[in-house]
Amino acid sequence: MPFELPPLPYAYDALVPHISKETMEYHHDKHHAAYVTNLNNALKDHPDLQNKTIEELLRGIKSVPEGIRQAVINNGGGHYNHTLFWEIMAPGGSKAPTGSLADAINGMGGFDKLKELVNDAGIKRFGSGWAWLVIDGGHLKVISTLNQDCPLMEGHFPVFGVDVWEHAYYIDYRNRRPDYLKAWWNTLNWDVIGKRYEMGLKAK
Ligand code: MN3
Repeated sequence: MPFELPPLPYAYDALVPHISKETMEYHHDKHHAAYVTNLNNALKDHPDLQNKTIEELLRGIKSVPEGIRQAVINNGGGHYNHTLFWEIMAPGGSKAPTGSLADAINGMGGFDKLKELVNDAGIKRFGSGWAWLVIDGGHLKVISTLNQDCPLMEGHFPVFGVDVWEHAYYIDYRNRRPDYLKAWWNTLNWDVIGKRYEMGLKAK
């Protein structure tokens, strides 16, 4: 099995009261696990692709054979997106952007403006998908993607993202996606996000 489900990097109840233990258990152990299983199934007759990293697979999505491309988009994207999601929501760390990331966010109108743009992108995403802060050509930009489409496929580096599929919030917030988004900001670890930003600037 080339790809494996990474363990949740903290306790399932670590994000309470913003995200419940039950949501984390279902989201990580069922949803994320299914993306990994289905990605491995899609790649089972493609040993050349099994040796690639998940980033290489998604950045090079156009060279993945057409017969399995959509399965790799859905499940490879699902695997990468969720791995990133667990990482950026870690307990502890700074509660607001710091350093060069803070400067870049100030350049787009400040932290409150960023929240407004991300919340708006998440609320307006019809159906299932994600809202993201990405690096596009060295600059920060807020975008949203459909289903498990990953910004790496478009050559963008995802600094952080928020899952707005119903499975991410329905147990805790029912249909109130805006309430989930508002609470979700409390879970972010800006030390981790700041490091991702530095990495993304170098990754071009
Ligand atoms: Mn999800």
